[in-house]
Amino acid sequence: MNQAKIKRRVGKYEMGRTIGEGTFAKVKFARNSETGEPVAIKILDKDKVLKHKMAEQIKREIATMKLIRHPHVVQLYEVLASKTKIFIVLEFVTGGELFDKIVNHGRMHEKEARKYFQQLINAVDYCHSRGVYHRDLKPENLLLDASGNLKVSDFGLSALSQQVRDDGLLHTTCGTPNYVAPEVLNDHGYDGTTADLWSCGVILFVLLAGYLPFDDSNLMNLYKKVSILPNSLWNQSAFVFPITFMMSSRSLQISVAEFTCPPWMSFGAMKLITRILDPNPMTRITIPEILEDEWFKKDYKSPIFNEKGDANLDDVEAVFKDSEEHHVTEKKEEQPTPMNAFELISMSKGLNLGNLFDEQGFKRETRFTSKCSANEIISKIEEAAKPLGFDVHKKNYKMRLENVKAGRKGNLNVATEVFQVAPSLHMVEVRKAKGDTLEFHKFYKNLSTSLEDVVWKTEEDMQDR
Ligand code: 3AM
Repeated sequence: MNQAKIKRRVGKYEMGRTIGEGTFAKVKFARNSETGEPVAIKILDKDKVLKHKMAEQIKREIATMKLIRHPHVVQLYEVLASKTKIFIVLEFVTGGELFDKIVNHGRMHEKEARKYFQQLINAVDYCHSRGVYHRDLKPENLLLDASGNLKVSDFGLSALSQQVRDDGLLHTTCGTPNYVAPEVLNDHGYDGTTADLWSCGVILFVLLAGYLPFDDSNLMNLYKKVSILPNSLWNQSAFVFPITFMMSSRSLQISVAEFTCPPWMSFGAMKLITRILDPNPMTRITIPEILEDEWFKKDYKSPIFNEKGDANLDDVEAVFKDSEEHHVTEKKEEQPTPMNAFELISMSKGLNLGNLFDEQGFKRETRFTSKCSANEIISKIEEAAKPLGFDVHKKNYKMRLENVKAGRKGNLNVATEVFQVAPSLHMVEVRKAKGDTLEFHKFYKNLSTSLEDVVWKTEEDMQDR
């Protein structure tokens, strides 16, 4: 059982909790020990990146991202490498994800949705103009800063999951099908500019409608809804794509890209979305045309730039050359637990669900105290998690609970750990390791109900009930 805390350091960064796990990277919270500044660090497996055919492109895009200072793009501070890993140090964004707003409060008013869409288009346009494409724009990549402004993350990094084939075009087999352009799903190669724009159209639709334009639990049906014609047809300039508008019923059927706009959507918004969700990338609206669109232009505010000309790209060079002399040191420091028992108890009182909320929204971790033995706590958690559809993996005093069913952001994974505070007092940490924060919140509520007898309640808690 942990009585001392192991602190991990990567160069000047003190590593903290895991924020999330994506398909190709783990994201951890960290602090720059020289400046105290919080950062998010993406950790990649070096082998996978360097062996990848895309290494040159990734290097070029990371180098470009380092030079980009855009108010609506998550800033990339630096890139570090150890013997086995690559660390991408990013601006830490505190306001949570844009789509959590939809999940919590439903669709947005047109004015608010337009503001986010304008910020998104600005960010996308800016990166495209510098030759960097996103290729995987989706809700998880749309973060909010402390002032509620949009920050797009992962620009220039998604090439990690793609390949360029002999035709010089990008090919991908993964991605989030709901947001992916038909030409990407078709896998006949695609252009990053028009593919990103399609995803922006889906995002705008969701903000205004509160649901996805192409949503089918059956993947085959989803592919059909946005299915496209053979690639050869795109290249025939004489080919006119058959578009059928059925405005009277407010239902738009764009030949093979079928979606229905809700009755509350304004005509201007509907017209713009229809032009973006054109399944033919060659006739799809372009960013310069969007910037001229009447609906888009309303209340438009130009972003305020702060582009620094800091051209030091030595770190990117070193990582991709894999030169050992530049390897950052990874250190594990054992430290005594910085809190005493009373502090721990006061921060983890009973089953107070207020624990789950912080100033910015939902917390990804919570704690409670218990007077039961560690083994008893563990078996009670196991008993509670299994009927909720979780596989339970145990190792010493740690557990990993994996939801068998996929949720909004893949399978929810919950990590728990039991710490001994005093011989007869334990603290239990329950943390979301992977998946959707709101699903974690729901799970924790259910878990707490089953653990009522395990949790230690102070007299004050009993009086509150
Ligand atoms: O696992 P969830 O969806 O809660 O929001 C991102 C996602 O959280 C978060 O890390 C998880 C995996 O991508 N994330 C990514 N970049 C971030 C950043 N720069 C970030 N959170 C804060 N700042």
